[in-house]
Amino acid sequence: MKHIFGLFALTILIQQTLAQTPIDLDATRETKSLLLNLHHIAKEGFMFGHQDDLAYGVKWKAEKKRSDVKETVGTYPAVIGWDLGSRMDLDANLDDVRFQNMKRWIKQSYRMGSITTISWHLDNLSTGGNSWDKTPSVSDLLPGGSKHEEFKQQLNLVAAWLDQLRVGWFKRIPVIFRPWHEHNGDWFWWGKGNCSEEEYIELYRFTVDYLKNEKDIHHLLYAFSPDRSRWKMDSLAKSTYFYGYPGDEYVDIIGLDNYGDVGRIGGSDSPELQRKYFIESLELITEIARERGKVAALSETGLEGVTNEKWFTDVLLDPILANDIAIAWVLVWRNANTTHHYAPYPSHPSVADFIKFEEHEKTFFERDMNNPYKSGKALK
Ligand code: BMA
Repeated sequence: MKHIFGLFALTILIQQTLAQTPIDLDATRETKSLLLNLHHIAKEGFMFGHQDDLAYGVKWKAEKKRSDVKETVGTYPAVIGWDLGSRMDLDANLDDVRFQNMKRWIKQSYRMGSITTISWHLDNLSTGGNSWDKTPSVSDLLPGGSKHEEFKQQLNLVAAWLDQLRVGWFKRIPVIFRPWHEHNGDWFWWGKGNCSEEEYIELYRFTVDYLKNEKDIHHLLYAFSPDRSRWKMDSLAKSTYFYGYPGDEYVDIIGLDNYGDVGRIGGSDSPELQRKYFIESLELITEIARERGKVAALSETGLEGVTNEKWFTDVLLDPILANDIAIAWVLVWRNANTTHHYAPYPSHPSVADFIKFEEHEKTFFERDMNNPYKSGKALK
């Protein structure tokens, strides 16, 4: 009997170790190390991430070495998010970040030990509208569809651009790619109601297979990131997470976008209930990631305008620390202007609290990172 348990434990251990390798079996050494490090980081605390951090902030744009986060707490974020929408054949993305500059900033991030994650607000290729144009399009993009070649053209451009993310001649910079996010909501053309679940899964799988197998891109980890606002927080929440899940062989990161439980005004839930659901949603992705040997992450969150001065410690940090939650990072959205921003900037009322947040030993910023691309060396 004892032997059977021993064997059982050993099998689980082997399974877990195997599972900690990227879904891309040909992933570069640095990409493999990054995934192992993400597992490690999630046990130690979590990294702070910010969308478009190096590109612009409140009242500035494309100025060397600037960052609202750095100018507030003295260090850059450990994770920096970017977006490849609306189309890769343009010079700049949907928020006017030039792709050429983005490449430079990603190289800068790599050198300073920060991590890059990329989402993709691709236009609706069927209509020429943007991501929020709900006209059904996914079936057009899939093999046999009228826009399939055009879609492949966009993927070719994405692949070529990703391939240029190098240091030196050969070394590609690992990237956490997060395509087709918030698909369980109905606001994007790839969202629920605008395509079937099967079509969504096929879209996700096609994207991964094409980049990996046809374009030979091997420096990506793939993140899946449904939106919390469309879950029912009851016993069904877990199965709801898997709506559109392309399978363990297609996903490295069990992500979650959650803006609704972190103090948004106008929602129907009280602050207490939001806190409860926030905790439960993060416990849920922690559990799912553990069961599958994956890494969990709060792939998008934030309170627009940071209208609660204590948001970073009270709403974000405390619930994460006080519960059984293991996430590798949290990423807040972009700092566009004085009303649409999710990180503080100098003179903002939440600065003192953000400094406390940064100083906490469980939160990691660029200053806490050593080399996340080298196994066992992620943190200082
Ligand atoms: C939304 C807003 C938009 C932006 C889009 C993509 O949440 O910030 O202004 O264009 O994300 O970044």
